[in-house]
Amino acid sequence: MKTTEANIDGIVGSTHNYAGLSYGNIASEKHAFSTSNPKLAALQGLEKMKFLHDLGIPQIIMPPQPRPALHILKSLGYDINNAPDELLAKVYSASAMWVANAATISPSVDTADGKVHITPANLVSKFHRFIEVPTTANYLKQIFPEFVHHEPLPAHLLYADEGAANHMRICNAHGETRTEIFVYGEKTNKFPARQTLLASQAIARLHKLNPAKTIFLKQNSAAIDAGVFHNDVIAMSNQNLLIYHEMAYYNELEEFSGTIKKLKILERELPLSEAVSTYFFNSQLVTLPSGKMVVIAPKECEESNNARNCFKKLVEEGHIETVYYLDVRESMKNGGGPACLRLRAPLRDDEFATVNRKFILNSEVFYLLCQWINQHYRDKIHPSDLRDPLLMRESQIALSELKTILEST
Ligand code: SUG
Repeated sequence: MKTTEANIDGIVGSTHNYAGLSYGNIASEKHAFSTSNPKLAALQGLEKMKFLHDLGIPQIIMPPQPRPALHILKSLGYDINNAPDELLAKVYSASAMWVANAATISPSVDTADGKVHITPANLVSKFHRFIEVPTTANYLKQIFPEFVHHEPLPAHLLYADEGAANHMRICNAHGETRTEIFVYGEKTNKFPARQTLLASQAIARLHKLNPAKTIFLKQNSAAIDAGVFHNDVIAMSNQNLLIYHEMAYYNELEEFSGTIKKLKILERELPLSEAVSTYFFNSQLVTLPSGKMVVIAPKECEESNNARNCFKKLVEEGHIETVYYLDVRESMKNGGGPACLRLRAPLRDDEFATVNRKFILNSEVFYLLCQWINQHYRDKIHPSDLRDPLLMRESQIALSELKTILEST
């Protein structure tokens, strides 16, 4: 039976700010302590969802998380008034918006028991991301009540797992799998690696994937040091097409199965540093209902001659139909491009029918969410505003209003 790919997108939370929390993520470090615009960030994310929805790709909403995470402060003997600045930034972070790190999802066609398997990522590498995990797991259970939900892997760096951002699935046009690729790294002299081989192997085992069709690829440490903290910053894939940078991996991809159409972008076409600054590879490569493949790229790529030329070549050679450039700059400034904001769920029609309807985007929900953002979100937050007692209240009211909206649709 045919599988369709649904996208789960994270709604940007009302406390979106730039706190420089992600060492190894160049954009996050570069924009640390600048002023964010949560209203714009959330609208940009929602416009992207609507754009894909209008292209015919089903969109599922992952709500923001309660922030500040007061239970974390409490568990450490603090409250909102006496927590140190560094901790306050973490419990206020809206980082759960990057749902490519929420979980790894294996479609039923790939698993030995014919069920959809989901493992929430444990996100142990960064504390502000680690605190997302229980709520994410809970949201995923609500969105997908019928699927197999595993526990996150043990919360230790040995099993550091950052979910689908380090996972690619190569399949044919009917969604049948040829190869699952898990990408892992090892700590370099400069930056940490955020996905371990042990974690990827555990996910493959838990999800009952066919070992003969599962590949574990090691990230090139030169790429990690250039700011490639997740595989989706250096490679993109869809169906049997895999587009990657020549510096992405240690292994030569040529040794793998002939069914993968591998397109290597060379350093001289797009230098690694520009791949990172434009987030070329963090584009969404998607198949439309017509069967045509298109790319949703960040606006930053349109402004780079090299990135634009690489896309132009992909179109001219007939690999993709067209490229749409969208503005998600608020998220980009924290190192999250279009692909970071979505988690893919390839589902059969009968499986999609089991998704909790209240999380599915349609034009009416889109309109209500735009109104909700305009009413409840600030257009400026500086990290020093996290001390403002009103911000906590606003964020709590916004989330409770969102629940009412989603329940009523
Ligand atoms: O984990 N940034 C996120 C960006 C995640 C991008 N996801 C993918 N590539 N799939 C991270 O580094 C920055 C938060 C701050 O600095 O305020 C942050 O968490």
